[in-house]
Amino acid sequence: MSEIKPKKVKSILYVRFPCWKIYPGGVIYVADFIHKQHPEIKQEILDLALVPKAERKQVLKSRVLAFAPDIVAFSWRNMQSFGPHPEDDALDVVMNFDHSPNLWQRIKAGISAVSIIYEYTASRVRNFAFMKMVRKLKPETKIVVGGTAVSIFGKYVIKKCPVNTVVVVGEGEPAMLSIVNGESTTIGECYCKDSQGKINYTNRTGNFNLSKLSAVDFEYVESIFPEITEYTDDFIGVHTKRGCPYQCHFCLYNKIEGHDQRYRDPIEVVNEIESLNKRYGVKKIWFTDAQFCSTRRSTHHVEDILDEIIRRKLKIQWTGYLRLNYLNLELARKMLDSGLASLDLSFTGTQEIINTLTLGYSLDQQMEAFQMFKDAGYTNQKVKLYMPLNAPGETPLTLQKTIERIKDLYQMFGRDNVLPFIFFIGIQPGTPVEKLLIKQGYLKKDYNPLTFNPFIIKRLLYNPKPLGRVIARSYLEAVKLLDSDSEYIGRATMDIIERKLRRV
Ligand code: B12
Ligand code: SF4
Repeated sequence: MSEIKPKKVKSILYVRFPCWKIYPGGVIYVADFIHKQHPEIKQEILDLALVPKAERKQVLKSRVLAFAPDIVAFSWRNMQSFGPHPEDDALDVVMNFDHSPNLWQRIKAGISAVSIIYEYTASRVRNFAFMKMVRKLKPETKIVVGGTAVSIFGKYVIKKCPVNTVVVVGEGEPAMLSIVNGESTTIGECYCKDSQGKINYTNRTGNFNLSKLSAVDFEYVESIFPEITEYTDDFIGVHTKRGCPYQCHFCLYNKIEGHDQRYRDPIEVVNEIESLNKRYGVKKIWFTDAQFCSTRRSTHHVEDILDEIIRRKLKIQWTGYLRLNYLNLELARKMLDSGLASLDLSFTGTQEIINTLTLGYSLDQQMEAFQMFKDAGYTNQKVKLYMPLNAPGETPLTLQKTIERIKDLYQMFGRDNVLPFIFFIGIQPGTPVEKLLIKQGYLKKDYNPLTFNPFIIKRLLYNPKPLGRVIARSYLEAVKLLDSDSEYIGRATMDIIERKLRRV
């Protein structure tokens, strides 16, 4: 961080890059934390997701000129967002383009693909243009970029950033504090481009002590970001811990957040929820941890949070990514009593695939855990299954077994409550599955994970033939059959796959 001059920082403008409308929790945590350390610094948040596309450039320009911040801190959430699922149009396009038996459908899909790829390309180009505009308007201002997109692609992003920019990989609080304090090193991982364009990399030397992350002061946040109320009708993200010690083959959450699990104080977590609830009437909470409930230790932490929600009689609904390894009947009961809205979890119905993907749990135990919810007083919460369909190692037999287990879940919870998501593995840089597929020759060793080449982009959504075609054609058939809202596309698709596999 040689370029950071110890000039006193008096003002920071946070700019959230446009993305699908979703509560900007990350940048709010960073701004709140900096305020608590340096209340004298003036801060503002500009959320470009809330500004109409045609006005974004002008709005950013006016804010930068009016506020003249010492730091412009960009938050970038999604960059490579190819993980289409049944609630996303892109899934139809990919399936039709590659696998439709009807030539016209394939041509139509090709035309739609052009506009999706165009939007994908243009949104990235626009973000770099926003940074360059700020650099031009204010040559002396420091630019900082953080957020999950750059946590994954930091080393590619920094190359395209203007001079005098710091790209922060992973959690933002400690890195931002070092930048504000003008320190020459940070405990966070950063790429810094100096005024000559030379890039320096500083490794992560430690993790932020999360017990220092007290409940967000929403009165302050609202004063610098009055638009927060645009989000309060929907799910609001609350972080309870960071880090994941597992290494599922396709996942890089443990790279974004680190392997060590670190926890916030449960009381502070619930204070945050309570103030969201009291101040804005927020009723829906998404625990945005890599995994809300995962290790044995984290289970105790979860229990403390749920106990506190129940004790304060908060009328909220919550969800988050769950593993059910250490679930017991009492915890299942507490989850339901505290307002569990839905069960969101990875699901594959054979131990072989669980092992191949190193998911680190037993299928039998997972099925027993489902039963515990049933026994603990489950009513009508949705069970959302994120299925890594057709992952390496999948065969017709493993797929059939998965369908059998899904049918067990229909029996347990009622068919209407179980939502199998037609989901495929997205190949992400640095993951074991990426290494495997490079070794197998599926991807070239020097492929660019941020390529705009549609054919490589498609390969990054892993759904190879021959099973890929069976799944895709089943999905397309299901789309055609569904003429009412009474059936869910994922369930209909799984039924058709079953029928087709029986014939093989
Ligand atoms: C929870 C989650 C969801 C939930 C969100 C629920 C909710 N209401 O909030 C749901 C399921 C809805 C979801 C959906 C999607 N998600 Co998601 N999601 C996550 C997850 C697990 C956590 C994100 C989060 O909120 N973290 C908590 C907050 C506090 O942290 P944060 O935002 O990262 O901010 C921290 C740092 O990034 C940094 N930071 C942030 N901004 C700034 C700014 C500055 C200046 C600095 C210094 C630091 C900084 O500091 C913050 C605090 O430490 C991440 C993976 C992960 N482990 O991070 C994926 C992730 C963000 N999702 C991703 C994607 C792709 C999607 C979808 C597009 C999937 C799809 N195909 O539909 C959608 C898009 C949703 C949208 N509207 O944009 C990708 C994005 C990156 C990429 N690949 O491009 C991720 C990284 C997963 C992945 N591996 O691919 N997601
Ligand atoms: S999929 Fe979940 S449990 Fe597995 S490494 Fe990722 S965050 Fe951890």
